[in-house]
Amino acid sequence: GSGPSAEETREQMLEIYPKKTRRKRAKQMLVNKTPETPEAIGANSRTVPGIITQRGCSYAGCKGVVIGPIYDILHITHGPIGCGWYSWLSRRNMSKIRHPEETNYLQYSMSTDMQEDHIVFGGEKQLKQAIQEAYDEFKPKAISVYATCPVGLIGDDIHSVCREMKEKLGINIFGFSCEGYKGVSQSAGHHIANNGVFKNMIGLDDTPVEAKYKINVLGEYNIGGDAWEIDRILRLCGIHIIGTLSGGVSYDEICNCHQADLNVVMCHRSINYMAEMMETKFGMPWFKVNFIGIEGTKKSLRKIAQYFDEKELTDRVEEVIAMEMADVRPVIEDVRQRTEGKKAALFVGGSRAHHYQDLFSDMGMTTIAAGYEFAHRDDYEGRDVLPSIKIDADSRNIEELHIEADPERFNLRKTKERKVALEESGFEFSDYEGMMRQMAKDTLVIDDISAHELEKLIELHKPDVIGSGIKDKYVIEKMGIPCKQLHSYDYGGPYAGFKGAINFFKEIDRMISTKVWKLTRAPWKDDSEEQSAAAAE
Ligand code: CFM
Ligand code: HCA
Repeated sequence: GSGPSAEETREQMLEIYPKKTRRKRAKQMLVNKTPETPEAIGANSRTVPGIITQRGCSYAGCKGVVIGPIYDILHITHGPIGCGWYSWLSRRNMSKIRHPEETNYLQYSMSTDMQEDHIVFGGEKQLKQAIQEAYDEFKPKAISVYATCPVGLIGDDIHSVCREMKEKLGINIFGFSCEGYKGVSQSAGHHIANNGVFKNMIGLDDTPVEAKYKINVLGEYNIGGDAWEIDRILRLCGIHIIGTLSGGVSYDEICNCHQADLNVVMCHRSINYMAEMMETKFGMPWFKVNFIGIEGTKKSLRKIAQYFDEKELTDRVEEVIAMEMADVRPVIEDVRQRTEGKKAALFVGGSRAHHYQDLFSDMGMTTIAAGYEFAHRDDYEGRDVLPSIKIDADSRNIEELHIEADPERFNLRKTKERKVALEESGFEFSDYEGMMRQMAKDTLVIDDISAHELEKLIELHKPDVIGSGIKDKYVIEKMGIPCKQLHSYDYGGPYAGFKGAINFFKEIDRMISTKVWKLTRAPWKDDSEEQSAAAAE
């Protein structure tokens, strides 16, 4: 309720910047005008040097996010040791082997440990040796190589090394030119990863899968066990997941996932390219789902059932929902007594700043400000803006693969005809709405928020909880506001699906109900204010 308006807040955030920076940031900071069509946001543009951003790099988006979680590929970082070190097990993408003959390499971090003499004389020999050594030691099914900044600058040809070693060793070996400096954020790395996974894995294994309802879940990385909760629910419904890209998934599952009848997409930002390429080549339709939040989970399950259009499945889905809700309802009723009307602000990645608004609204909380780190305009404004934003910061750097329909496999599944029929009956495939349409009027939407803007927001509005990442967590908490890491979930999770929602409700209730925040001394408070507050307790 109180505090300056969104418009005033925005002005105060912009005030300190030099003119040019202010003009640029102004395009990335909007006051939401719902229900009007969202204003164009200056997303996916370069961060002004000197501004402290939350963003990461292309290598993080490629190796760290999309491919790194495939547990039985041996991942080798070609670059200085820091790149491998800092991306080692920090994302909490969980995995476990499910067949005794499998191996899980994710506890390892492998790197060529590039040194100055490799920069001077080239690092290809070193890479070749590293691949040989890794092969001799582990005999993996596949090896994946990731180039970091210096490799691109000196011009090592990792792809010819990979081809040569693939020939020599007889296993699948492929490389990613995901040098950190490419693009403006992690996002370029997602695109590079999607292209590589599509070229080097998808469709390699044509073994048919015996199941009635076969889907892939794209853009779900099993952070804190989310993919396992989604799998649990879908299993109860009788729906079989062939591949989850790329959470808790094996190389073979990815090679075989073109056998599915449908792709559902959790994180659109990181994997929309894959969904589109699979539709073009195999005729496999896709739509957006969201298993974060009770309403989202129900809606997603019902939509999958509607796609298959079998009474047995639609009935089963309703049974599962009713069964799970019996556990969820009392928890919501309990926590709402303390969380109702509380305010949240979310600044995370490229989808969670949107998805998690649903979980907060399940608890009666409102999101007063939100923004992505690196999402594109469609993730803010919805799918209908896509055609107008084909030329963006990433697509100048990354090739669009030219994919053609594979007539043999395309016709096998008849999925295209099914899509047309469903669309005629009113089923919506492309109803991706984006963040802004869902947010209330006069909320703030801030893309690639800076440290300064975040501090201003806290100073002026004191949200009851902020969802963010490791770089700002402790800054926020020192200002007396609880911060839930919505990347790693701190040490918690899962938060997806029904059981996940219960975990989340309890966690947020605990965080905002504890009295400990009253004991922190926020920098804007002077001693007398502090003391009188303590005395009033
Ligand atoms: Fe997608 Fe992700 Fe996210 Fe993402 Fe990420 Fe992540 Fe994220 Mo961290 S793929 S965009 S690049 S949902 S790693 S699991 S938490 S920033 S909001
Ligand atoms: C990444 C990974 C990250 C970082 C999280 C954070 C993750 O972008 O490189 O900043 O707290 O989810 O682990 O997004």
